[in-house]
Amino acid sequence: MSIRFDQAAGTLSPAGPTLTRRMSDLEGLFRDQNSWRTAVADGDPIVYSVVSSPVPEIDRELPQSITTIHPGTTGGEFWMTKGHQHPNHQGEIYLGMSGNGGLLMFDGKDTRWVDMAPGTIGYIPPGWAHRSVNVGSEPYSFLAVYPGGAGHDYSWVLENGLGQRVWRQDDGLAFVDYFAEV
Ligand code: S6P
Ligand code: ZN
Repeated sequence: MSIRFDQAAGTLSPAGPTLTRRMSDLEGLFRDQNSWRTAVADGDPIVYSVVSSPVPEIDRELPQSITTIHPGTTGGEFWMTKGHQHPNHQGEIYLGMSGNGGLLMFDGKDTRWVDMAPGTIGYIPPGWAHRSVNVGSEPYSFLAVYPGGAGHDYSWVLENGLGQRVWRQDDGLAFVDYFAEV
């Protein structure tokens, strides 16, 4: 089968489920909770969307999705995905499509960061929780391909963090320890 992606419209054809994550969906994830609450009250903006292909998320299938993270910061922290762990530890690949972002990975002990630009393949090894971050001023989009039986655990990141956080600093970025006071 072939699947057509319309980058301008952000649609896949044929399409599977599309997910829209607003600021209110990212409860407990930004370090500065007061800024997060203000952003929720002040229009609850869309932070990212995920469009999926029709390939089902079941064992032995190989689903794909395209995530687009809008540019922005909350309390100085770049806009990002919730982040998750795959409970059935399996690898995953990302391909940068547009904009500038990064792939943050954490195995419970060590942290890794991969700069993601159009054409970059980021590899997530089995057992590494992962989050994507838009560090640019344009939307950041990437394609994800992952085993359909991997599952998604979002509570793991709430409990264990992701090792580091990514902050805007001057014109660039800075990393701080995930649970550090800011
Ligand atoms: C799925 C893959 C991505 C993310 C998407 C949104 O395994 O890693 O498609 O689901 O980038 O992130 P999150 O953390 O909200 O699922
Ligand atoms: Zn994943």
